[in-house]
Amino acid sequence: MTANIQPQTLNEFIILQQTAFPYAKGDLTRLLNHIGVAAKIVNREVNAAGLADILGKAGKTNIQGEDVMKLDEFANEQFIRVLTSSGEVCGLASEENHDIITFNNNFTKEGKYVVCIDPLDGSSNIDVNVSIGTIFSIYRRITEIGTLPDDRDILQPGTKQVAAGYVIYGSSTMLVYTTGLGVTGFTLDPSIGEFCLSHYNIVTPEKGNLYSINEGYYKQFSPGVQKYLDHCKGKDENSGYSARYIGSMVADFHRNLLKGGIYMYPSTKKQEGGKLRLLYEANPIAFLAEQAGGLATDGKGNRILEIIPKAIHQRVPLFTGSKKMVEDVEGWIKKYG
Ligand code: P6P
Repeated sequence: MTANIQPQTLNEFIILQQTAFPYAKGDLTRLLNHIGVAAKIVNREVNAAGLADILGKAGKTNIQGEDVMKLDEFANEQFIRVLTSSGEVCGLASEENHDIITFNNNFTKEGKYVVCIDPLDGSSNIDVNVSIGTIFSIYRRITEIGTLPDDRDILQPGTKQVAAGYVIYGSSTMLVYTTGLGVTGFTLDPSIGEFCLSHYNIVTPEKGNLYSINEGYYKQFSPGVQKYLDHCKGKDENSGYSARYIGSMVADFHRNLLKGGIYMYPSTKKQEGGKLRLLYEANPIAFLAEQAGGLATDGKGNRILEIIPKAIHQRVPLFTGSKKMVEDVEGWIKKYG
């Protein structure tokens, strides 16, 4: 009798999924499990942040010139420590670090993968108890195993990702990821300290009524984006749309992924190239969106995943979510610029 295998935990699911890759030797499996461990460690601090002395600013600014919150620093340190001790990762690009992070020792130089990570996205929400998230993207290295990695390993188009995902630290803590075989969600069960399968094969609705954008920048948006927002507000009392914007992309994207909706961070007069970073925000989110049946573009029909990165912290305009909603806003941009 063959057991009807029902994976319950992240570890069980990843191992089962590995059978779909006949040549896989378990490296990616081990790496994904290490991400789960780091997520649990960060989750513990996020949940305790109100009690422990970990709230507030770390008195530093990151490469983006943004105030580094203590929890940002903690999350960055934990993911770097856990990933490099996995032996699978030879280098990382992090929002919190100017250059790629490498370690000149034989252990990490043998790593087959590089990871791009936003250790704690939505930091401005940390002190006000609003959901925040970690976003990660995994690539096979290009440089020779046993050597120090360099920018070539990191500056790969999103189509080369072998895995991507996010952790959302919200009313519950979830890890959502893809290896190109669909999108799966796991919810942390604190009583056993395991991420348990809760959302198998997430498929995002083709259309929804939720739109997420910072309308405070309305006057800085292009005419096409302004026209789309006017369309969403409708001509009469019932527009059929609802505005939902948390200020943490992971939380906005996750809600829209499940319910149907669109997240937009267009170019503005202040930030011509948009605000979101291509490598560790837009690309992983785009991989997930497409794997769930949605879209992710720059608003002009260019797939985010096909953009060739030129710099680690390169920014990109991002329109992502339900397929028909992304196509709709692109129609307004095509017509009005
Ligand atoms: P604004 C958080 O800093 C972030 O990168 C996304 O998570 C979020 O959607 C966006 O920036 C918020 O930016 O300009 O609306 O405050």
